[in-house]
Amino acid sequence: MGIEKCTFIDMPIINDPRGNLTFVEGQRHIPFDIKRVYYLYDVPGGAHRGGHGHKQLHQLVIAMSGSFDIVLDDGERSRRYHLNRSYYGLYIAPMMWREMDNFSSGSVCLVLASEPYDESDYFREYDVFKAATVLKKAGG
Ligand code: T46
Repeated sequence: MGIEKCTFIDMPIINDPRGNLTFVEGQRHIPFDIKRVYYLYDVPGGAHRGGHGHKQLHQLVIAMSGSFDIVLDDGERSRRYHLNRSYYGLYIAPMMWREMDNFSSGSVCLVLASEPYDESDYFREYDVFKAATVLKKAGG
């Protein structure tokens, strides 16, 4: 799975003078069923989050409020994405190392995930992640 699998996904917007509404359905707007929702908030200025990879997890990351950056790395290439709207999200495929920074004051990061929390799905060391991507590429 290369970094090109990770793309911005636009969600529907129901415009309404009372306020706009956006919705997301698993397997319709995003390529997985949603089994977990979590969010980051009260992130102090200058904080970094992430710094790990996931073996099987698919995610959609949305800036519900404010803005932040995500740097994805597939073991060979890396790319920085800026999120600043609640009507699109960044789809993150499995086997991507991610770092998050540049959080604006009051930002809220919502994550829709394909699996419940499972620490054994994490790569916490970049070297281990990198070795796994090489193995996967070789068909291991
Ligand atoms: C990612 C970014 C965007 C739980 O107990 N349950 C959960 O569902 C999650 C996500 C975390 N935790 C615990 C595990 C750790 O002790 O909360 C602590 C911090 O978790 P983590 O290191 O995963 O936090 P972040 O903010 O660095 O990363 C999280 C996601 O794990 C990750 O997949 O992409 O948000």
